[in-house]
Amino acid sequence: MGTLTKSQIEELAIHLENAELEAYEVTKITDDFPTMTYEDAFDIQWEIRRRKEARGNKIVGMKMGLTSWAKMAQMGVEHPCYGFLADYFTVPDGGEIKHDELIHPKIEAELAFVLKDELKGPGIHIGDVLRATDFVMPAVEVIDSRYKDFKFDLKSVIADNSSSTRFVTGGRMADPADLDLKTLGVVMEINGEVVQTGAGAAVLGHPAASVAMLANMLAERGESLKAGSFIMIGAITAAVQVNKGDNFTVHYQGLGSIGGKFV
Ligand code: OOG
Ligand code: MG
Repeated sequence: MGTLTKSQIEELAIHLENAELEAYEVTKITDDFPTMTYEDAFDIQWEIRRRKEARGNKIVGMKMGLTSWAKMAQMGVEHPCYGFLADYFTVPDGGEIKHDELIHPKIEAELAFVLKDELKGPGIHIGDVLRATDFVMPAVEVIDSRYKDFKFDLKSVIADNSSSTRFVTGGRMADPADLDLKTLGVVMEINGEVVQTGAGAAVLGHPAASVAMLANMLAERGESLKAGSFIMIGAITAAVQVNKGDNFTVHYQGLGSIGGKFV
């Protein structure tokens, strides 16, 4: 059940999308709408998505967020969330990310699953995900909460498309049957210095559990993950703030590395 009217949902979608497009901070929306519900929060996110599609942007994937204890502890939020990825979020491996287009970006070491079959919840489990996965590949997400000082609660962050803004993918693709996704190690470096390390199991015990949770959350709105979907599982380690001029590289055990530069 929602408590906001259709026009309040639209106004809040415009408010948060403008903050994203023009890179300025706003106060968290639950300060002004304390009685808003999770359904309202997702309605706002889906309205932002609808607005982008109406302007001709393509939705190229989905992401889960707050799926590791490192991230939940860092943000003080104890339940995962999801968001969508638009075409202009894509950055090529080794490419440049314009820091001025963002507010206070952070980077995250993730993995992406690409599906060969549809996943339609409820009731999707890890086994369904592994069977429906075409391949897994490295991904780095750049997040940029539109909220002041990167502080929010779960409803506010869901409405803000779960802080999504840019992502890089690359390295080597692999059949999940050939990987031990729980022990798969990641090493994040900024300017050549190791800043985070982790393993796949940090994400809900198994990276495929994140994709299963996404399918089940989408089912609450009658949506599914279609064959061909690209899904990022959420940060394996805590997110790390980046400044203009920073270079980053993330190494993935057996899957190569991906990197980029903030200019
Ligand atoms: C919310 C998005 C978190 C992840 O991978 O955990 C996220 C945030 O921390 O701003 O993308
Ligand atoms: Mg993320």
